[in-house]
Amino acid sequence: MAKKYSILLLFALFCGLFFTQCEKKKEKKGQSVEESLRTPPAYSADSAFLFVKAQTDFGPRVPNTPAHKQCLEFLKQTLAEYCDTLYCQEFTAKAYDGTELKSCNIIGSFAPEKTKRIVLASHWDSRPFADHDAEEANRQKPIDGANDGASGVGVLLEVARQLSLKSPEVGVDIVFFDAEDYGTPEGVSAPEGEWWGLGSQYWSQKPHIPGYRALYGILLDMVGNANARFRHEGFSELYGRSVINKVWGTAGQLGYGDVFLNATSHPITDDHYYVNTLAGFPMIDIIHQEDYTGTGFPATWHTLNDNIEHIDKNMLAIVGTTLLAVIYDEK
Ligand code: AHN
Ligand code: ZN
Repeated sequence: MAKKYSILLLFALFCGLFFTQCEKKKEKKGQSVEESLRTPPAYSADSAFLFVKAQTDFGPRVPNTPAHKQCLEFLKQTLAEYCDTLYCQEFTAKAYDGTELKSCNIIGSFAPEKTKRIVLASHWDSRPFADHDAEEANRQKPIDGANDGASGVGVLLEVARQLSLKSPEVGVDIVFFDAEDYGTPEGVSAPEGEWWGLGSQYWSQKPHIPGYRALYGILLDMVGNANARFRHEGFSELYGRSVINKVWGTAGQLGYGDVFLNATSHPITDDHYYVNTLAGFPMIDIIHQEDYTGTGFPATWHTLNDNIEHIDKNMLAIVGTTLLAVIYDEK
């Protein structure tokens, strides 16, 4: 009797499973064309990591050096392969010490005919001095900037590759700013002036297309350390609260609520500050800020430890997956 009963039970379970599977299939089949067009493609962590490493392999990408020039060629070639129209914006920036920096902002446009556009950005240059290194002897040396520079660009190159394989409904522009990190070194006095974000200052006043505006922008800065945590940076909340809500909301839905924290953090004069104040459309900053280090930034910040060994491909994928979900959700 018990045996008969358990066979019946097994049969019932099997039927239940069978029918729920059928339901699932129907659901998938029942996805409308519109819905499937708006399903984001799968982001590759390995590909993003290789894009970061390809940059650091050139050595520090400090303006006026051969490594900077070689990396520029690599970024132009790679982005050109994926985007529809590539723009190279060459300019000479003046540094805090009067040095003339031969610089170049790189812009890759996807579906340039579309009027509804999102801009994604990061800086591609690396800092000429490790002025926060623990060793005094290292503080004049240039840094690899694996996290500070290359991580954001690497994440965006993989986004670019995905955009080339499947088009979202909105137009996208990817901007790699130059000369972000040549700001006045710690303990050095310099004339009054805005010495960080020289590339974004230039682009915000003289965009690649006159009068260019995006619906909104997202800047990435230091998104590659395993312990990265992103809070609502002050200027991002001030100028782009709804964009913050969209991005952090999406990250939460994807299960990344332990990385994208719903808390406010202090404002940073980063590239997005100039876009908000000079270009006049909202851009938020996804930036790793820390309170325990004393600098406001991760422990590797502006030290020789900011190298490829401290890049976590899973963190790159968390950020990249969030960006794709935001982009493909736009109508
Ligand atoms: C300031 O410390 C004023 N800005 C830092 C922006 C930055 C440098 N992000 C990365 N490196
Ligand atoms: Zn920096």
